Amino acid sequence: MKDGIRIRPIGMSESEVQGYYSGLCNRTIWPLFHDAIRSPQIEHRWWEPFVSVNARFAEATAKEARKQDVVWVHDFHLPLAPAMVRSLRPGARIGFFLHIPFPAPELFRWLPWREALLRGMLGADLVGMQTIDDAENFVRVCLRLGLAERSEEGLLFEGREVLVGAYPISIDTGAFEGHGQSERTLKSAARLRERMSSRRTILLGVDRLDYTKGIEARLRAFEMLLRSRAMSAKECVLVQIAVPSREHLPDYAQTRTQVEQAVGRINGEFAEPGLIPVHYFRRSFLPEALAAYYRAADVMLVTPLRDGMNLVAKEYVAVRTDEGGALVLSEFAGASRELTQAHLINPHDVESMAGVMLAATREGAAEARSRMSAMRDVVRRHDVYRWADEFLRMLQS
Ligand code: ADQ
Repeated sequence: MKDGIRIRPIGMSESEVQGYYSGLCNRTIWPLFHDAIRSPQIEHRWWEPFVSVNARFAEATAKEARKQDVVWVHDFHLPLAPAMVRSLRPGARIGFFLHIPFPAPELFRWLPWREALLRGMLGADLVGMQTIDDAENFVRVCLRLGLAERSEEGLLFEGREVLVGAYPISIDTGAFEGHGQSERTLKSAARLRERMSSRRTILLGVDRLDYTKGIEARLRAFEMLLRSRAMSAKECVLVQIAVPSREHLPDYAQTRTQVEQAVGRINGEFAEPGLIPVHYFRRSFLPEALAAYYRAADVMLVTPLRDGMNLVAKEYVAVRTDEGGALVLSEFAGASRELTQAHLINPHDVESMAGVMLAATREGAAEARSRMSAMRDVVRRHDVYRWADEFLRMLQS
């Protein structure tokens, strides 16, 4: 039991963890759905555990759910579950939400199991995506493969309407605003600034250590600015907080090595006595501690190569109740669709990204404040409660 919710764990064998989670989820679907920025691996032996784990979740759900209950299935680990739940509980209203991008049809079609995955998701009454582009990609590939026909609000599949729409996820804005205003946060933010040397501009990155997050490219952009002397260790510091993630997978181990080599290279070349240009923390922080960093940072760098939404961008904006700070945001993050007042960058173009980072540090206070104020309006209006309400209301309509 947690927060009044009964949690029922689903067991998995070691070989299922390998095939299902480390295999098809993290080495096939994850890279493919992030525009194949790492080569997706396609291994037929991973399919069977993927099906059985999805079935186990569906069976456990069907056992818990009464006839007319609402069932909400989440994310790329369980795309087969909606259809499986439907066959066991035909009376249930079933929703499916994908937290990561849905790729273009040309990419999705790489998958040998493309039809099975789509049929699984089409088992839902409502398929929710982070952005309109994702929703359109899903509709287009279903049409292209001849699985469904277009209907007014989505697709017609086996005589049933499947609603498809964009439901951009958000954060508990009130909670982050609370952290932003608390005495403790403000004190720790002031202490952080002091310890980094109070006159320096603080640039900040907060990410899972994942190749989709573009940490290495961000470091290269910063390096470029130091090399060209547009910035110096005296004037600025980049704080990179990275939470370890999926470290047993080769692409993740490689990403860690690349990031750490870049940090070492930059610090080796550009540090001055008492002034380290990159502070790198490879560990997890409590939300209150993150809030202090958000509050201390002059420029927040959210530069993923591809990201379903990116909650860090929204958290930063929510914490800045002082309307200070600037957000540099990748146009390949779902959040860029809503936070249009951010300094938008293309992380594949490192040179231009460096230019925008520099411009963000030099922007006038009035202009910066007006951007932040507009972005704060967006996250205040659209918090995670509204996201859940809208999805569930549509599902039950
Ligand atoms: P993630 O890829 O995990 O989520 P993101 O949306 O940025 O990415 O969420 C990361 C969360 O982890 C944030 O709440 C952040 O505060 C926290 N975090 C990051 N670094 C941390 C650290 N060092 N210590 C503690 N906490 C840390 C997936 C998709 C995203 C989508 C979300 C939600 O990949 O695109 O936005 O789901 O749908």
